[in-house]
Amino acid sequence: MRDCPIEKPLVSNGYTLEMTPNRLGWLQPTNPNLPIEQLRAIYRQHGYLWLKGFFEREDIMNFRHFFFTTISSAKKSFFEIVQSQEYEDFCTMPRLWNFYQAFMQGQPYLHKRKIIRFNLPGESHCTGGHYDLIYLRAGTDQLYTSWIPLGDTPIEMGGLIYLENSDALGRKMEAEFSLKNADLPLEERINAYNRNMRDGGWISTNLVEMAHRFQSRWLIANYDAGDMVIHSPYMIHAATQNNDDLNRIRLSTDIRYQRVDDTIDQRWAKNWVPDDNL
Ligand SMILES: O=C(O)CCC(=O)C(=O)O
Repeated sequence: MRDCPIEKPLVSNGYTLEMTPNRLGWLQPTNPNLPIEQLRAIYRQHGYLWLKGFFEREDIMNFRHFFFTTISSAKKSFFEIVQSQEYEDFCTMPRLWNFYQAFMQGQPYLHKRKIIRFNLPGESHCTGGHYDLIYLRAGTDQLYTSWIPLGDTPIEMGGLIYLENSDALGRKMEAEFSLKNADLPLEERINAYNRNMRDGGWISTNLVEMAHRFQSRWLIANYDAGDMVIHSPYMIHAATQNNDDLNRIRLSTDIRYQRVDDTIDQRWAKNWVPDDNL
């Protein structure tokens, strides 16, 4: 599946990605059963870990089913699902909790602001290029994002893509923003939308220009239900538009963990609600 040909152009916010080997590559999968020290080493080296088959496929498909049956029968609205016990249980399931406990060597803390996204085929907007610490500056940077596709997500459905080797770049950018932001009042300094940031906190929505500017490649993947990617808060990522011929909805969740005894960005200690400005 990894090196299969790409049949359709990949488009992100209206820009068609260049399909040349120095602008586009493949995300490297990792076996989740490797020893934990090896997983840490790969994560440090790449800024991400694509853990193939981390979950039982059935656990993911059950949650997908719960989401769609609940919403289509109007039992709960989208944001009621975001706040539901079922979703909380999914995000704290032993498979995840025990993994993070071992990986971080400490008691895990799950940020309460947990995000579910669904992207319909044909939508013209998708996630722009960014790194997560832009939105979480008031806490530790020993932070891990889990991006979990809730169903098979082949490339044409617009899964997450990563700018190769961009952890170092994100660190450099954040150091520059810290300098620029140093004189701002605290609340503005930690805000992703302050006067020194681009609108929406994106580095850019033009991924073609970004790949040129940073002389890098976007790494793409065919995700299966059961996979999980974890990425560092400095790793630059984005998405492509859902262009699925089978008309499937791209459903995913992104949730963030850290050690409970590291500084917690309290702005994220509340459920995600519309217009929370984070
Ligand atoms: O799923 C997406 O489109 C964006 C997810 C994201 O930005 C993240 O996982 O940090």
